Amino acid sequence: MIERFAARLDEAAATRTPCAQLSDGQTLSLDDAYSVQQALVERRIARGERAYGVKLGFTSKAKAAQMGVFDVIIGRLTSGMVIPDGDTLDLAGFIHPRAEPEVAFRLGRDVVPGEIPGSDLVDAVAPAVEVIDSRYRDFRFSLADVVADNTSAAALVLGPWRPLGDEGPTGLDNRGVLLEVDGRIAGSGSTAAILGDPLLAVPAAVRMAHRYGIPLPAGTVLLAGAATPAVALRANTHVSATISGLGRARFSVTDGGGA
Ligand code: OOG
Ligand code: MG
Repeated sequence: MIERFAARLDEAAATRTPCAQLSDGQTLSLDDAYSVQQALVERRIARGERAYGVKLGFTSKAKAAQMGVFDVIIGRLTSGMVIPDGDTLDLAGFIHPRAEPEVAFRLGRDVVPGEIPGSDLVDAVAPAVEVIDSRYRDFRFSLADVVADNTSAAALVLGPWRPLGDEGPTGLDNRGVLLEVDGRIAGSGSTAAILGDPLLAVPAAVRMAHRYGIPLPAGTVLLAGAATPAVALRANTHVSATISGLGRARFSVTDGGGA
């Protein structure tokens, strides 16, 4: 069952054809959903991608309310999802992609299985845009379905890294968050919306990664979860996410025909 579900989601992504939720007509436990997620990521690794990081979902009320899912979830990022800062995303590679502004952390050392991390674990922070693209019809899913679909992970753009601690005296817990499309505000909020302080995403991710057997080696990138609702991408636009004091991550959207 796990492999069959992973194949269905993989096929939906490859053919840009959304599929029915896995839980339609049967029950899908959360543990099985994480197994499907792992099988899906293993397919990407078998095609030559590398593990790149992890992401949390539904760490803000804004996101939970937008999607109707109210539990924090973890997903996996792979090298094939990375779009260089300032580069282009081609809509032809996606089903119905949406962008959301995020805070990214980088782990400065390996996490030992079972450890409760201290503040020494993170060495850098960056502004980021995550592109999510549910493989399900109408971008609708249950908790287990979105976990199986690797938490809708599709692409990410990272802005400049800066050493953690160098971002100024005020901490990260109340920074402005701005999502802009063609220089117009598409979403705005505060990093406070992310678990009260986005740094709390680090112990949350470590705990969930242990629970579901996801390794966290040095260099792992962690997306803390969006502070604002995601917005649908349109062709021939420029998208950026700015976190006050941290700078900006940006990309352009084309529809394959070129802008
Ligand atoms: C699931 C992914 C949620 C976030 O930042 O909360 C997420 C989805 O909304 O499709 O990435
Ligand atoms: Mg996200």
